[in-house]
Amino acid sequence: MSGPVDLKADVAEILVSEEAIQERVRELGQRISDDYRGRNLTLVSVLKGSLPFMADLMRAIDVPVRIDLMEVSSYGGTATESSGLVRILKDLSASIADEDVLLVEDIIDTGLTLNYLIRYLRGKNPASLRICTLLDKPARRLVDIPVDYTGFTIEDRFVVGYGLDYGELYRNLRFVGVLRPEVYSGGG
Ligand code: PRP
Ligand code: 7HP
Repeated sequence: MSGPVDLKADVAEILVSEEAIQERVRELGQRISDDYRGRNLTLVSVLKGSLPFMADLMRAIDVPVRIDLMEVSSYGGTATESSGLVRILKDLSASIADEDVLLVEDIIDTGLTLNYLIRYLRGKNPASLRICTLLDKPARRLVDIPVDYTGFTIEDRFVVGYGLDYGELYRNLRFVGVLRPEVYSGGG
């Protein structure tokens, strides 16, 4: 029988603390500001996981930015595995032609989602397209992805928090943590 979800109690280990995330986001924001000064930067974030990262990162950037949001879902996979079959649930709301686009993701795992998105966005003729991810899990990569800005490189563990979910929950945790195995096996 399953009881109510206790978000923090379900986390076995904090992998990246709230303080470490905030410090790294500040550093990334500074680097991005330096790299894009005088350009036309559009941040494109991929819902829903990158929502907290996008919100913090855009405020750590001190050059003018436009923002846009896409939402995609991968189908045919499981709660912990993406399939590479990507469906666009929400498209860009404005043209990115001739814009310098920075795609903001929460995590790159197999790389299949970004592989699809990069091809899709390149087809819209941006002036440039770079990738920024909070977390990178290179051990699981199935396709090569050129990552320009990385927050943290992590081991092959399923993580939740700061936007990342399991079964749509845990996104509102302020840190990134590893779930207890019992949560996956349904033992509560
Ligand atoms: C997660 C994450 C990435 C993708 C990474 O999204 O936000 O977009 O998986 O996995 P991949 O590199 O193996 O393709 P998810 O489909 O879980 O949607 P969400 O952002 O709404 O949680
Ligand atoms: C997707 C995803 N979502 C949450 N936690 C992880 O470790 C993940 N990898 N890919």
